[in-house]
Amino acid sequence: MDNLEKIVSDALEQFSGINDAAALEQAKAHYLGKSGALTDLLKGLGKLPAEQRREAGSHINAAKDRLEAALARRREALAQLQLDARLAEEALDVTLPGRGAGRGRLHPLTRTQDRIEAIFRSIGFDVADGPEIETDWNNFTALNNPENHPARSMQDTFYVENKDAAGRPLLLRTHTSPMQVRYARMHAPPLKVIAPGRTYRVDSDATHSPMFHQVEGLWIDEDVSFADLKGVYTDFLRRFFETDELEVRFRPSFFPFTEPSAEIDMAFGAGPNKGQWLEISGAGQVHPSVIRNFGLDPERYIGFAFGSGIERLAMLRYGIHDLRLFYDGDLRFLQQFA
Ligand code: 2NM
Repeated sequence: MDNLEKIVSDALEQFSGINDAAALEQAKAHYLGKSGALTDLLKGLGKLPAEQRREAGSHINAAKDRLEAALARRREALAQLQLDARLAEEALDVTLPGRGAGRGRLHPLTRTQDRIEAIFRSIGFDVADGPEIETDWNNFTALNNPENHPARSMQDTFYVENKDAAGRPLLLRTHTSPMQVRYARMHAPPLKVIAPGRTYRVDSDATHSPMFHQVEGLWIDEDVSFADLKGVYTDFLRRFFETDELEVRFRPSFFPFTEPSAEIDMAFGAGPNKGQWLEISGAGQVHPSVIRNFGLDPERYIGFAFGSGIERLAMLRYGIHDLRLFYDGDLRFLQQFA
């Protein structure tokens, strides 16, 4: 029986030193398995004289129970150790302050468009918004573009695959003028409206984006003149750039939808661009054919229209030198516009 005590104390010592569940099961087999040390003793009972068998058997079984109990405790301890390690590894500090939802802000182009709208509303202009997918008639024909004008080609204009109900081509508007056409055909003069929004052209490089923003203005009545255009647009620029020291000049130009047509340049009286003329807009007296396509009599109605790039206005106002910054979605850039 000294032998039995030795086996038990060896086993208990071994079990308590094991830190791995698989190793523990292997150690168990060494004592209690098919040819384990205790199992061998049990098998040897048969060789004992009958009167010793019962007592020896109960000793061995008691030893076996002690080992089973030690194994169970060790298994539980190992499982607890494993759980503790996992909890430590995957610990979450639920007391850390949250990241929060982060306050959003308006994109600089949205701010610029809002600012333009506010200025024109304050002098009685309506603001019109409409579809970016347009008919060929609204985008080109009504605006006096010849059938074979290169702007109509697939090299310059994005056509969509769907056609309108009459099977005519649909396209992404190349300017916001088609909205002026829609507005003019839905309202009675005097017409005083701006149409800001997204426009699309097949053009992409450092200074051109296939999607950009325009604001076009239109004022039609019985006696609207080029002098009104000059007054309205100069007032707009001075308020937009917050300086009265801003000069405006008109240079002759050509657009199919206006006659006569002009490019509008501006020059600041102060600042980094002092005295330098910058092209800022196209404009002109709306062509009689366009007035007719508005559903109006060109003998009675006359007026002006202009078209400006919102990106260009924003770049000059904020001192931004790369058009692509508007579209990259880089928060380091965008967060500067509170
Ligand atoms: C420009 C330049 C000149 C323009 C014309 C019209 C409409 F619809 F009345 F015919 N809207 N905008 C116009 C005129 C646009 O952009 C450079």
